[in-house]
Amino acid sequence: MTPEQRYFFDLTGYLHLQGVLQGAELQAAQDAAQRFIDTPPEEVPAGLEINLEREHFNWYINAFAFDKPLEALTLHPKTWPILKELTDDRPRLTSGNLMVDVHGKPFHPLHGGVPGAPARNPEQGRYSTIGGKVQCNDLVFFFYLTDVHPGDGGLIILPCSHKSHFDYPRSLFYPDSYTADGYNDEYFSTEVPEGVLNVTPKAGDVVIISELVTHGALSWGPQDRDRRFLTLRYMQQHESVRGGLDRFSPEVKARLSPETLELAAPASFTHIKEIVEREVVTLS
Ligand SMILES: O=C(O)CCC(=O)C(=O)O
Ligand SMILES: [Fe+2]
Repeated sequence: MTPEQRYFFDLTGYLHLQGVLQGAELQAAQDAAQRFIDTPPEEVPAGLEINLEREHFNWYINAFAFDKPLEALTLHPKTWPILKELTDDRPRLTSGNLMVDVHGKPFHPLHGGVPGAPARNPEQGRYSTIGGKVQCNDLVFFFYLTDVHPGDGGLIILPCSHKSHFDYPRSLFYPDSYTADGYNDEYFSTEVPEGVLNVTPKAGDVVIISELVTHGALSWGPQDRDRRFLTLRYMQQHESVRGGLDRFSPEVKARLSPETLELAAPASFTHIKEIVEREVVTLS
């Protein structure tokens, strides 16, 4: 990580990397995503799933395992050094879904945030710095496959909220986006009140957040374009219980390269994965 990236991520809880994927590499990832989207339900590979009923997005579960151009993003050479640093050289992939946000899906209310005092437990997300390095045990890397223009909607963040000392009051922003029972799926908004940041990545950009930064998504405005991004979640490798001892089914694992399997494996804190010793990891 550059000093600028380290400072910005520590300060705000997010990082917007521009042009991570370009040219043929971007095209290959976009084409693979399109092939998954176009797959008839009966032909979806075992272990993968298309769920168009779930709220807020169309979900393409385990899309990272659909084809190698998507799987390769889990270890992309431009994000790999950042992932290694943010996990203190103990990275573990815990999920990789393609999300497609279309016009008509409801607002995705602000969520995440630092766990409040009554809920604090050792398994919850943590963010700190030790020895000049960030220690973050819950990270999300959003690999964008389509453009987002200002005014379209999409990802919103409360910058710096990963360091908040208080619970996020749901009455502060978009108060009607929650009901007493949880998310209000009748709620739509494209407003960006002061204090909220709408991030507008282009295809090929990557947005990294700490899961502890409060975030959500505005309703998607355009009717002729969707918002597609591969959501790669990483934890520290020793977060095995919270991360699930085995996050991927045998069918999904059978599709993965050895390098990705090692990335997805839980391990003790003292273990250093062989892939971590490498500056660049290519899938074999
Ligand atoms: O729609 C977005 O950009 C945010 C999605 C989100 O909150 C998540 O994947 O955790
Ligand atoms: Fe989220």
